[in-house]
Amino acid sequence: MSEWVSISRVLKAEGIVGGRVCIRGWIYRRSVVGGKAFVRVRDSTGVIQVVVDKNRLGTGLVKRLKDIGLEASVKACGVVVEQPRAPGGREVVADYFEIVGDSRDFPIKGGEGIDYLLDKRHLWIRSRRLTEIMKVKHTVLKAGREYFIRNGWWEVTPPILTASAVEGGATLFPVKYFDKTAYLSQSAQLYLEALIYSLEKVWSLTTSFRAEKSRTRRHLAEYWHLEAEAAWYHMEDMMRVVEELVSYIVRRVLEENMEQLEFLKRDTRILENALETPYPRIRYDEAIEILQGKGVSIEWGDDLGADEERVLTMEFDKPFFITHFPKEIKSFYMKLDKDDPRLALGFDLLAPEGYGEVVGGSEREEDLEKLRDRIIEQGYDPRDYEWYLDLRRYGSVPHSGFGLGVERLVMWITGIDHIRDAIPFPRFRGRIYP
Ligand code: NSS
Repeated sequence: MSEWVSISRVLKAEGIVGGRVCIRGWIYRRSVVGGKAFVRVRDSTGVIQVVVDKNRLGTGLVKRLKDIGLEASVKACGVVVEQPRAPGGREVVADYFEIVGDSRDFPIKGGEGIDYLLDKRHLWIRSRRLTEIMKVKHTVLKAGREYFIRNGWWEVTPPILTASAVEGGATLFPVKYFDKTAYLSQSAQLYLEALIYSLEKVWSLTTSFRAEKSRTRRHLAEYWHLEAEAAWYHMEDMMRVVEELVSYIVRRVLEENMEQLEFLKRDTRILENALETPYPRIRYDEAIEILQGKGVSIEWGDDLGADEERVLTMEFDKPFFITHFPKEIKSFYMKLDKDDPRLALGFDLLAPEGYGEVVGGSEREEDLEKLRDRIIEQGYDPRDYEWYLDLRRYGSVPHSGFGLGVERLVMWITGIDHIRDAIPFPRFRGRIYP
């Protein structure tokens, strides 16, 4: 038997037509006409038609292929021929065909409802659509890592089991931790802040957890969080890192995933706009004015929800920042604007086309007393944050950081309408299986 060849090679490689190959994969579709079975086999790289002729491989096999369920695993060898009627223009005429793992009545046939499909997610993830999205996500993760490595940032590994809130107590997940209660991390930020005193520029990729009470198109209970923190960086310095990172990731996806984007019917023009930095910046004040001008009922001081963000994104054809939020709607750790202490030096990056927030970041309060006051003001107990306050006691420095929601970015880049498809096994309220 020859060596295993990927299906994309069989479809694309020059000089392979007329030669004999062996492939392996899963049955994607099949039909039996006369004494021939036309079996479309997929592997991780593509789909190709394999022809099984009863005169060559026996009536028994062709009969079995007539009854077999989709997704059975198979091995096949044969000569590659040009075949304009086959998808991809080539097919394999089998001289060897083996059913490795049988499949009876594959439970996804098309047309099922969303809750049923989510119950069968372990099988549904084989679909072409979810596979293409996962390939884009792979590039997003790879490009994020590349960006940080190339620019001299240290990758670190913060804990997931934590003792206190970063982003508000309402979305904490408690877990039994020996004889205490711990919480699943909402953000690595406080730990990254501790690490900048030795490494200066750090980043991490971890899961973050949010016990979001309501089910929305853009909230998961467990998501992948790409976070960075740097000593000496002010807000504007960190915003430049964010726009460079996002444009780098988009560039890499456009270089590597055109096939996926085409399959997903993504209009890539708007992605191309995102290659060019700087991204537009507006202040919260201006955002409120724009919204009021469009008849949205919102007051200065209100938080911007998904609906408000959607309206704002219509004003831009590339990602853009909103900065300088009222301190009441932002977390305790944000530094206040010295020119207007009602405002926090926070920034959000919003993706266009209705997608909204993808990144949240800020300059951090570096002064011990001010930070303690903010912790109390927001209703937390400063004793829970003693270690964090220590960071302001021993060599405090100006510093800033951000967190990027990986699935939010994948959602926008792939143009999908629900965050659940940006992660293989989505977790949200009411869903923990499979
Ligand atoms: O709450 S954030 O806006 N900010 C933080 O957690 C900071 N402590 C990060 C930091 O500065 N190191 O969350 C950051 C991003 C946000 O912009 C979203 O893109 C994403 O994390 N995010 C989520 N994605 C999916 N599902 C949920 N529930 C979710 N919550 C936030």
